[in-house]
Amino acid sequence: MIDNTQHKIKAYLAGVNLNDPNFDYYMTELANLAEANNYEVVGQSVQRAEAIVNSTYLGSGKVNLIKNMAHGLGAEVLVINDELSPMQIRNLEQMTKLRVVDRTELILEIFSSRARTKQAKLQVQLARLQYELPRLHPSENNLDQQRGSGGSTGGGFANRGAGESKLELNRRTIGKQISAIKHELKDIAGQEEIKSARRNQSRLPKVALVGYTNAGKSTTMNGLLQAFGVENSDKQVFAKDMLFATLDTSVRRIDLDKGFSFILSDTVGFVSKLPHNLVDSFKATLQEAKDADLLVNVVDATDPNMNQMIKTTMSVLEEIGVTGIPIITAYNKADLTERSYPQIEGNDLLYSAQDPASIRALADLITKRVFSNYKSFQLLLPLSAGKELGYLHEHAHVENEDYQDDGIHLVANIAPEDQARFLQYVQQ
Ligand SMILES: Nc1nc2c(ncn2[C@@H]2O[C@H](COP(=O)(O)OP(=O)(O)OP(=O)(O)O)[C@@H](O)[C@H]2O)c(=O)[nH]1
Ligand SMILES: [Mg+2]
Repeated sequence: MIDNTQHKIKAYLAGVNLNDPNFDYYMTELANLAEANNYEVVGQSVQRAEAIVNSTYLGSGKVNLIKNMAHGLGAEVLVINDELSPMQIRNLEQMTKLRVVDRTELILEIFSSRARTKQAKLQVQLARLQYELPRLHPSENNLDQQRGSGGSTGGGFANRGAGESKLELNRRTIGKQISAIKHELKDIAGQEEIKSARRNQSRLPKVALVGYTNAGKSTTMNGLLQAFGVENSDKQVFAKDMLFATLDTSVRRIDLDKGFSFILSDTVGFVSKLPHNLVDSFKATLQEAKDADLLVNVVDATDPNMNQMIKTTMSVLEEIGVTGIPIITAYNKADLTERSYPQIEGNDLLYSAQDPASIRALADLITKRVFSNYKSFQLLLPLSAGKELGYLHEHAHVENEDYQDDGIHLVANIAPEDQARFLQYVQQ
């Protein structure tokens, strides 16, 4: 491995603990996020307090202490555990002579560097601009110098109207960009909707992989694709040991052994306190989870903060309006634990996404949940009913098929909504 430690920007972390029982977890997560943004974390300070200081977030004594510590350790950036107001950022920057990055900015930066597809890029850009808009300030009113504006927000200053302040101009420029991006995203979402309508039409059950970032959702999808995918080789998704490896949604058809088929989706992972703008911008990407018949919450069973991560996932799902959908909790990376796997317990599974037997167990569990209301029928179709036969092969699970003189004898598991259609062919 290449050691690129010396190229990393050194960062110092700070947070105010308002008696939050989850505070330590948030700080650990912040350090992981900082590392994901290619910072080297050199130290951290925590302040216990009853309230946040309005102007500077931390108390002034603490700010001085942090300034000395951080400079002593060679830090250039101060990463703050919460979202700050524009005034707090300015004051802290002035006092510490460090660049201040709040939690929201940090997550936005990671998302920016990871975005690959056009939709993901636009969604991140939209979230950034919405974050920046209220943060524009007269004293730093050159758009070209706005932090993290992605380099594409400059221009257009030549035809500035007389008397219009730069601040107003910048606000107007960003406002225009926001509506242009929204427009473009709407077009993309429209195309996605058509695709998803087609999938809905096929009425195959939909299963969505969700969960905390880096839990192994994409690896799980690849495992299922390898075992049951229609054409597996070119359909693998990107999986990597880093936060937010996936920023868009991949949708694949899975054909299980016995002919049961479902649509599987893999999407962006979650983290605590996901910025609202980001969640809002990624609504289209998260739509697949909303439409699912079953969610598989992939959890990293080796992480000491596992329970917090499950809570985080549940609260993000609630925030994006994904409620009332049955859930399987799939505890992944069992190969790194001492426990034997795969192991099914009620709606839960302990497994390893890299282990074929585990993938089979997951497929069984999904089958049980998704197809539980399917019913088995013995049917006799006339030889002329080719269309009905085709429909059954597409939408039902045909266990047995026997061509005889009087017609086609079938045993088929049929979805509740299709049962009426085939009642006339049912044999006793
Ligand atoms: N040892 C082990 N590693 C695993 C297992 N499943 C996934 N990993 C590793 O965990 C890391 C993250 O896996 P991904 O599948 O990219 O995780 P994800 O949930 O899709 O992550 P994001 O897309 O970033 O939200 C990768 O390095 C995988 O190789 C497993 O069962 N065992
Ligand atoms: Mg992924």
